[in-house]
Amino acid sequence: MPIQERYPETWVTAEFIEQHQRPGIPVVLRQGVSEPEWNLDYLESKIGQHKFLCRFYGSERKTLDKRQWKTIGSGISAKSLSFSEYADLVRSGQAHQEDIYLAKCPLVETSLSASPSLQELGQKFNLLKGMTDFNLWAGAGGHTESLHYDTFDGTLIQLAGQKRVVLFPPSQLSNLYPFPLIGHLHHGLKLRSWFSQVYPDNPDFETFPGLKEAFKHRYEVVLNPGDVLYLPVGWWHEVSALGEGFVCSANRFWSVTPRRRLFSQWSSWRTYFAFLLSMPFMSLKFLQALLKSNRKEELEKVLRMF
Ligand SMILES: O=C(O)CCC(=O)C(=O)O
Repeated sequence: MPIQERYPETWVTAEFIEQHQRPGIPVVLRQGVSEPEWNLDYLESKIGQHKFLCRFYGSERKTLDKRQWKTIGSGISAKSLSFSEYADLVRSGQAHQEDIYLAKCPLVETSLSASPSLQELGQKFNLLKGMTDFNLWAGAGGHTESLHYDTFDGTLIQLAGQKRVVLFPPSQLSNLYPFPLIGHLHHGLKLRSWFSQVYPDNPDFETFPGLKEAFKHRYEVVLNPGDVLYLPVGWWHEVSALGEGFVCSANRFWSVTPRRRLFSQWSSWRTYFAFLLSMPFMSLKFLQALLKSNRKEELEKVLRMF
Protein backbone atom coordinates (compact mmCIF):
# COMPACT_ATOMS: atom_id res chain seq x y z
CA MET A 1 0.00 0.00 0.00
CA PRO A 2 1.54 3.36 -0.99
CA ILE A 3 1.83 6.36 1.32
CA GLN A 4 -1.35 8.39 0.89
CA GLU A 5 -1.24 11.71 -0.94
CA ARG A 6 -3.43 14.78 -0.63
CA TYR A 7 -3.64 18.11 -2.46
CA PRO A 8 -4.39 21.52 -0.92
CA GLU A 9 -7.82 21.66 -2.68
CA THR A 10 -9.01 18.55 -0.85
CA TRP A 11 -7.07 19.00 2.40
CA VAL A 12 -9.36 18.93 5.41
CA THR A 13 -7.58 19.23 8.76
CA ALA A 14 -10.32 17.29 10.61
CA GLU A 15 -9.85 14.40 8.16
CA PHE A 16 -6.07 14.55 8.62
CA ILE A 17 -6.52 14.31 12.42
CA GLU A 18 -8.81 11.25 12.15
CA GLN A 19 -6.93 9.34 9.46
CA HIS A 20 -3.30 10.27 10.13
CA GLN A 21 -2.57 12.14 13.34
CA ARG A 22 -4.58 9.96 15.75
CA PRO A 23 -3.35 6.62 14.41
CA GLY A 24 0.12 7.95 13.51
CA ILE A 25 0.14 7.28 9.75
CA PRO A 26 2.29 9.31 7.35
CA VAL A 27 0.76 11.36 4.53
CA VAL A 28 2.16 13.61 1.81
CA LEU A 29 0.56 16.96 1.16
CA ARG A 30 1.56 17.60 -2.45
CA GLN A 31 2.23 21.29 -3.13
CA GLY A 32 1.58 21.99 0.53
CA VAL A 33 3.79 25.09 0.62
CA SER A 34 4.10 27.81 -1.98
CA GLU A 35 7.67 28.93 -1.47
CA PRO A 36 10.03 30.25 -4.14
CA GLU A 37 12.46 27.48 -5.08
CA TRP A 38 15.16 27.40 -2.39
CA ASN A 39 17.97 27.06 -4.93
CA LEU A 40 21.58 28.15 -4.29
CA ASP A 41 21.08 31.70 -5.63
CA TYR A 42 17.91 32.27 -3.63
CA LEU A 43 19.45 30.94 -0.42
CA GLU A 44 22.62 32.97 -0.93
CA SER A 45 20.50 36.11 -1.27
CA LYS A 46 18.76 35.31 2.03
CA ILE A 47 21.39 33.60 4.20
CA GLY A 48 24.68 33.88 2.28
CA GLN A 49 26.64 35.22 5.28
CA HIS A 50 24.94 33.02 7.88
CA LYS A 51 27.24 30.35 9.31
CA PHE A 52 26.18 26.70 9.45
CA LEU A 53 27.85 23.54 10.66
CA CYS A 54 28.66 21.37 7.61
CA ARG A 55 29.05 17.65 8.12
CA PHE A 56 31.89 16.00 6.23
CA TYR A 57 30.65 12.44 5.76
CA GLY A 58 33.29 11.37 3.22
CA SER A 59 32.64 9.27 0.14
CA GLU A 60 33.54 5.93 1.75
CA ARG A 61 31.05 6.05 4.58
CA LYS A 62 28.21 4.59 2.51
CA THR A 63 30.25 1.49 1.71
CA LEU A 64 31.17 0.63 5.31
CA ASP A 65 29.55 -2.15 7.29
CA LYS A 66 27.47 -0.06 9.69
CA ARG A 67 28.44 -2.38 12.52
CA GLN A 68 31.91 -0.80 12.27
CA TRP A 69 30.55 2.74 12.71
CA LYS A 70 31.88 4.63 15.70
CA THR A 71 29.82 7.77 15.13
CA ILE A 72 26.49 8.76 13.70
CA GLY A 73 25.20 12.16 12.68
CA SER A 74 26.53 14.55 15.27
CA GLY A 75 29.74 12.56 15.70
CA ILE A 76 30.80 13.18 12.08
CA SER A 77 33.60 15.69 11.56
CA ALA A 78 32.04 19.09 11.10
CA LYS A 79 33.15 22.61 10.21
CA SER A 80 31.40 25.95 10.41
CA LEU A 81 31.05 27.62 6.98
CA SER A 82 28.98 30.52 5.69
CA PHE A 83 26.20 29.44 3.33
CA SER A 84 28.06 31.16 0.47
CA GLU A 85 31.20 29.16 1.21
CA TYR A 86 29.14 25.97 1.25
CA ALA A 87 27.39 26.97 -2.02
CA ASP A 88 30.84 27.13 -3.66
CA LEU A 89 31.52 23.55 -2.54
CA VAL A 90 28.25 22.47 -4.16
CA ARG A 91 28.94 24.38 -7.39
CA SER A 92 32.48 22.98 -7.69
CA GLY A 93 31.22 19.40 -7.19
CA GLN A 94 33.27 18.92 -3.99
CA ALA A 95 30.15 18.60 -1.81
CA HIS A 96 28.94 15.78 -4.06
CA GLN A 97 32.32 14.00 -4.25
CA GLU A 98 33.10 14.20 -0.54
CA ASP A 99 29.51 13.97 0.66
CA ILE A 100 29.48 17.26 2.57
CA TYR A 101 26.00 17.99 3.88
CA LEU A 102 24.12 20.70 5.76
CA ALA A 103 22.18 18.57 8.22
CA LYS A 104 19.65 19.90 10.70
CA CYS A 105 20.87 23.51 10.54
CA PRO A 106 18.60 25.79 12.58
CA LEU A 107 16.96 28.57 10.57
CA VAL A 108 15.61 30.32 13.65
CA GLU A 109 17.85 33.36 13.36
CA THR A 110 17.24 33.80 9.64
CA SER A 111 14.42 35.48 7.71
CA LEU A 112 13.57 32.13 6.08
CA SER A 113 11.88 30.61 9.10
CA ALA A 114 9.44 33.54 9.30
CA SER A 115 8.09 32.73 5.84
CA PRO A 116 4.25 32.78 6.05
CA SER A 117 3.82 29.58 4.04
CA LEU A 118 6.03 27.70 6.53
CA GLN A 119 4.46 29.37 9.53
CA GLU A 120 0.95 28.26 8.57
CA LEU A 121 1.96 24.59 8.31
CA GLY A 122 1.41 23.92 12.01
CA GLN A 123 -2.26 24.95 11.81
CA LYS A 124 -2.82 22.91 8.65
CA PHE A 125 -1.50 19.75 10.32
CA ASN A 126 -2.95 20.51 13.76
CA LEU A 127 0.64 20.53 15.03
CA LEU A 128 0.42 23.31 17.53
CA LYS A 129 3.55 23.01 19.64
CA GLY A 130 6.89 23.09 17.83
CA MET A 131 9.69 21.23 19.63
CA THR A 132 12.26 22.88 17.34
CA ASP A 133 12.20 25.73 14.84
CA PHE A 134 12.71 24.94 11.14
CA ASN A 135 15.97 23.19 10.24
CA LEU A 136 17.69 23.17 6.87
CA TRP A 137 18.75 19.84 5.28
CA ALA A 138 20.60 20.66 2.11
CA GLY A 139 23.37 19.46 -0.14
CA ALA A 140 24.27 17.83 -3.39
CA GLY A 141 22.31 14.97 -4.94
CA GLY A 142 23.64 11.56 -3.91
CA HIS A 143 23.64 12.20 -0.16
CA THR A 144 21.67 9.81 2.06
CA GLU A 145 20.63 10.39 5.65
CA SER A 146 20.74 6.91 7.16
CA LEU A 147 17.73 4.94 8.31
CA HIS A 148 16.57 6.18 11.73
CA TYR A 149 13.50 7.26 13.66
CA ASP A 150 12.81 10.42 15.65
CA THR A 151 11.31 11.08 19.06
CA PHE A 152 8.80 13.68 17.88
CA ASP A 153 6.32 14.06 15.04
CA GLY A 154 7.98 15.70 12.05
CA THR A 155 7.14 17.57 8.87
CA LEU A 156 9.66 17.37 6.03
CA ILE A 157 9.20 20.13 3.47
CA GLN A 158 10.83 19.74 0.07
CA LEU A 159 12.07 23.06 -1.32
CA ALA A 160 14.50 22.35 -4.18
CA GLY A 161 15.25 19.19 -6.18
CA GLN A 162 13.85 15.82 -5.19
CA LYS A 163 14.30 13.53 -2.20
CA ARG A 164 13.30 9.89 -1.92
CA VAL A 165 12.13 8.72 1.47
CA VAL A 166 12.06 5.01 2.37
CA LEU A 167 9.79 4.33 5.34
CA PHE A 168 9.02 1.50 7.75
CA PRO A 169 6.42 1.58 10.55
CA PRO A 170 7.44 1.60 14.26
CA SER A 171 6.29 -2.05 14.52
CA GLN A 172 9.40 -3.08 12.52
CA LEU A 173 11.85 -1.85 15.17
CA SER A 174 13.54 -5.18 15.89
CA ASN A 175 13.49 -6.27 12.22
CA LEU A 176 15.52 -3.19 11.34
CA TYR A 177 18.36 -3.96 13.76
CA PRO A 178 18.87 -0.68 15.59
CA PHE A 179 22.28 -0.13 17.22
CA PRO A 180 22.21 -1.71 20.70
CA LEU A 181 21.28 0.49 23.65
CA ILE A 182 24.37 -0.62 25.55
CA GLY A 183 26.55 1.20 22.99
CA HIS A 184 25.59 4.50 24.66
CA LEU A 185 27.76 3.54 27.64
CA HIS A 186 30.88 3.58 25.44
CA HIS A 187 29.92 6.17 22.84
CA GLY A 188 27.48 8.51 24.61
CA LEU A 189 25.27 10.07 21.95
CA LYS A 190 27.85 9.68 19.20
CA LEU A 191 26.49 6.27 18.18
CA ARG A 192 22.75 6.47 18.42
CA SER A 193 20.54 3.49 19.05
CA TRP A 194 17.68 4.98 17.03
CA PHE A 195 19.71 4.40 13.85
CA SER A 196 19.52 1.10 11.96
CA GLN A 197 22.50 -1.09 11.10
CA VAL A 198 21.00 -2.06 7.73
CA TYR A 199 21.05 -0.51 4.28
CA PRO A 200 17.52 -0.71 2.83
CA ASP A 201 18.92 -0.37 -0.72
CA ASN A 202 21.47 -3.11 -0.21
CA PRO A 203 19.81 -5.54 2.19
CA ASP A 204 21.90 -8.33 3.69
CA PHE A 205 19.18 -10.88 4.46
CA GLU A 206 21.67 -13.46 5.71
CA THR A 207 23.17 -11.28 8.44
CA PHE A 208 19.85 -9.59 9.20
CA PRO A 209 17.13 -12.24 8.55
CA GLY A 210 14.35 -10.16 10.15
CA LEU A 211 14.71 -7.71 7.27
CA LYS A 212 12.59 -10.01 5.09
CA GLU A 213 9.62 -9.31 7.35
CA ALA A 214 10.45 -5.59 7.51
CA PHE A 215 10.45 -5.40 3.71
CA LYS A 216 6.79 -6.47 3.67
CA HIS A 217 6.13 -3.11 5.35
CA ARG A 218 8.48 -0.96 3.25
CA TYR A 219 7.05 2.23 1.79
CA GLU A 220 8.63 4.76 -0.49
CA VAL A 221 7.77 8.28 -1.55
CA VAL A 222 9.49 10.86 -3.78
CA LEU A 223 9.11 14.46 -2.67
CA ASN A 224 9.09 17.31 -5.19
CA PRO A 225 9.47 21.02 -4.38
CA GLY A 226 6.47 22.23 -2.38
CA ASP A 227 5.56 18.77 -1.01
CA VAL A 228 5.28 18.17 2.73
CA LEU A 229 5.65 14.73 4.34
CA TYR A 230 4.06 14.21 7.75
CA LEU A 231 6.27 11.73 9.64
CA PRO A 232 4.74 10.48 12.90
CA VAL A 233 7.02 9.65 15.84
CA GLY A 234 8.76 6.26 15.62
CA TRP A 235 8.47 5.87 11.83
CA TRP A 236 11.78 4.77 10.34
CA HIS A 237 13.00 6.87 7.43
CA GLU A 238 16.00 6.97 5.13
CA VAL A 239 16.20 10.15 3.05
CA SER A 240 18.19 10.36 -0.20
CA ALA A 241 18.81 13.46 -2.29
CA LEU A 242 18.19 12.52 -5.94
CA GLY A 243 20.01 13.68 -9.08
CA GLU A 244 23.27 15.57 -9.09
CA GLY A 245 22.22 19.17 -8.48
CA PHE A 246 21.40 21.05 -5.29
CA VAL A 247 18.66 19.48 -3.17
CA CYS A 248 17.11 21.24 -0.22
CA SER A 249 14.44 20.65 2.41
CA ALA A 250 13.45 22.09 5.76
CA ASN A 251 11.93 20.15 8.60
CA ARG A 252 10.35 20.88 11.92
CA PHE A 253 9.72 18.63 14.92
CA TRP A 254 6.46 18.88 16.83
CA SER A 255 5.10 17.69 20.13
CA VAL A 256 3.31 14.36 19.60
CA THR A 257 -0.51 14.57 19.55
CA PRO A 258 -2.22 12.59 20.99
CA ARG A 259 0.35 11.91 23.76
CA ARG A 260 -0.68 8.27 24.13
CA ARG A 261 0.80 7.58 20.68
CA LEU A 262 4.19 8.57 22.10
CA PHE A 263 4.08 6.44 25.24
CA SER A 264 2.51 3.38 23.66
CA GLN A 265 5.60 2.73 21.53
CA TRP A 266 8.67 0.84 22.70
CA SER A 267 10.72 2.97 20.26
CA SER A 268 9.99 6.06 22.38
CA TRP A 269 10.90 4.37 25.68
CA ARG A 270 14.04 3.06 24.06
CA THR A 271 15.27 6.57 23.31
CA TYR A 272 14.60 7.67 26.91
CA PHE A 273 16.73 4.76 28.17
CA ALA A 274 19.34 5.67 25.57
CA PHE A 275 19.64 9.20 26.97
CA LEU A 276 19.94 7.83 30.51
CA LEU A 277 22.64 5.35 29.51
CA SER A 278 24.60 8.02 27.67
CA MET A 279 24.75 10.33 30.70
CA PRO A 280 27.94 8.98 32.38
CA PHE A 281 29.89 9.25 29.07
CA MET A 282 28.45 12.68 28.28
CA SER A 283 29.16 13.99 31.81
CA LEU A 284 32.76 12.78 31.55
CA LYS A 285 33.20 14.50 28.18
CA PHE A 286 31.67 17.64 29.65
CA LEU A 287 34.10 17.66 32.58
CA GLN A 288 37.07 16.96 30.30
CA ALA A 289 36.02 19.87 28.06
CA LEU A 290 35.88 22.18 31.09
CA LEU A 291 39.51 21.36 31.90
CA LYS A 292 40.83 22.05 28.39
CA SER A 293 42.48 25.40 27.49
CA ASN A 294 40.16 25.79 24.44
CA ARG A 295 37.18 25.20 26.73
CA LYS A 296 34.61 27.01 24.59
CA GLU A 297 35.31 24.97 21.45
CA GLU A 298 35.41 21.70 23.37
CA LEU A 299 32.13 22.45 25.16
CA GLU A 300 30.51 23.25 21.82
CA LYS A 301 31.59 19.84 20.53
CA VAL A 302 29.93 18.13 23.49
CA LEU A 303 26.75 20.18 23.13
CA ARG A 304 26.61 19.33 19.43
CA MET A 305 26.14 15.68 20.34
CA PHE A 306 22.70 16.37 21.82
O1 LIG B 1 16.23 15.58 4.66
C1 LIG B 1 17.06 14.87 5.20
O2 LIG B 1 18.20 14.69 4.72
C2 LIG B 1 16.75 14.16 6.50
C3 LIG B 1 15.51 14.67 7.15
C4 LIG B 1 15.11 13.90 8.36
O3 LIG B 1 15.73 12.94 8.78
C5 LIG B 1 13.87 14.29 9.07
O4 LIG B 1 13.16 15.18 8.60
O5 LIG B 1 13.60 13.70 10.14
